[in-house]
Amino acid sequence: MTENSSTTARAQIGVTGLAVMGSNIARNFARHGHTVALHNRSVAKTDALIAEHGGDGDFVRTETVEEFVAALQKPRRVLIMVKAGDATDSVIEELASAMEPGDIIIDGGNALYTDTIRREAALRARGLHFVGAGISGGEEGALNGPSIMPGGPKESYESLGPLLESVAAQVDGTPCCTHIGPDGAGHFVKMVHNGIEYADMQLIGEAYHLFRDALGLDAGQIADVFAEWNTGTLESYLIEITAEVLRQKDAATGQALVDVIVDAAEQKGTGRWTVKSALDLGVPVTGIAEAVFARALSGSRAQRAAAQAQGLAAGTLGDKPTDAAQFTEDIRAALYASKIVAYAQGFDQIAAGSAEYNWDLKPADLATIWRGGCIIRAQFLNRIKDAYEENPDLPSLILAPYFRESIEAGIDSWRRVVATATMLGIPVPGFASSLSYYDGLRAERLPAALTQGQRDFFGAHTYERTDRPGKFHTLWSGDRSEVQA
Ligand code: NBP
Repeated sequence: MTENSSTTARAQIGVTGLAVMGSNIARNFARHGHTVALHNRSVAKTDALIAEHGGDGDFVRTETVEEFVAALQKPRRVLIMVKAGDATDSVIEELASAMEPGDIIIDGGNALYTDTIRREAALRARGLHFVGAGISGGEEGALNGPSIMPGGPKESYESLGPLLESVAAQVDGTPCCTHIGPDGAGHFVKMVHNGIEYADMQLIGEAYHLFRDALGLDAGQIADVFAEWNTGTLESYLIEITAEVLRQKDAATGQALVDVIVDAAEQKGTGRWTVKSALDLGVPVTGIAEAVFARALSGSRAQRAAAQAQGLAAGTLGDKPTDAAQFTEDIRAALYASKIVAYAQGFDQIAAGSAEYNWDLKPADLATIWRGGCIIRAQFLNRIKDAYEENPDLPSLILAPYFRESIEAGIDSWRRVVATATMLGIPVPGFASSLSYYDGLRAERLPAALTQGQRDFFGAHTYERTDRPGKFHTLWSGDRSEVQA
């Protein structure tokens, strides 16, 4: 049923921005029995949604922001699903001018969390609630149940929570939606989620590369391996769709589609934001950073063409593995171990962000709501949930018994994969940097002692000693005796 907005204020939620994500989430609300007010800058999208999917539920068609706001029950709840950035600011301004204290504006776009912090403070000063909500799951998730990460004031969650939870994905009867924390917490967590997604995809890509170039398998054979893996500990949405993508044939050429797609990956920015934020917080998210850089390298088409034209030397290459079954198992173990490292680093970043902004983030809650709906949904998230429920103060996910044992069981495989890839000249930045991170974590003595010596030499930056407390400086340009700083 669809009515024009001239009727009374009866919608429980309004959605403005009816492109792919907004229209699908509006339909999701309607399918769950909520009356949804619809608005889009250009009315054509509103009409198209009603024409194609008006039967999904109870929609209120509106053209102007004033009509839109007037169609909503109080406290009014409006979900913004427009292109993140300046558009979000202008839509917020229009809405805020038409809304009243106590009303709730939700930004479901991929906003930068620092923008969300700024917007929340500005709207709070005007008596409005602002909820930055990370929404993951792409268009399919938006329609059938996404993972939702709402931040903002706790009290707005009381009125908003049940509505959002009703449309979120459900796993074992638990909605993939919970209040994350104040102001920018939801968008911060969504950003790190996307960073982890980058890392996960990069690792899968490296596994595929090894199957193709070290074992000489074709796309269909590799699809079979991923499909098989999807029945074990690696079971996840990303592994599942990897098999599907690899199995897809190109209608025009009859080749595997993956073999006719240009090998230059694009990005929209959340991976880059994650790495920038990690640099500011001082958290080594090497898995995510390598994934972002690998996409950048793949996209450096002119440089790559120039390097290939010059035929850069590969050096002496090693032999390809002869035991395909063993090497397949090695790749599986390397992928799993590297994945654990990438998630451990992502959760470290979440802990650091939580401390920096006083968000009191609960890692077990995040693992819980990422089990369904979102792109990184996986059986693996249950293990993370269990690990943090057992010990909320885990120094690193790697040290939780299950993850530690999983890595230790596959450590030799992991090393073999990195060594073999190196000897075959196959780039594995994700596998290799994750292994280096792991080795760095367990190392008794890192070369940072030398770094400190150098820093003290050129900049009198001082150092600590292993044998007594305090800060020290060596008089490098004097008699080289040591003084207490
Ligand atoms: P887009 O990001 O492509 O944005 C298109 C929408 O923004 C249209 O409704 C458009 O209105 C509106 N818009 C623009 Br552009 N500028 C505007 C302005 N100045 N004032 C008002 N409206 C404006 O849509 P999307 O792909 O559906 O994504 C929506 C949000 O969800 C984004 O923030 C995105 O990052 C996030 N997100 C997307 C995905 C995904 O898988 N696509 C997943 C998770 C989150 P018009 O019709 O009048 O041009």
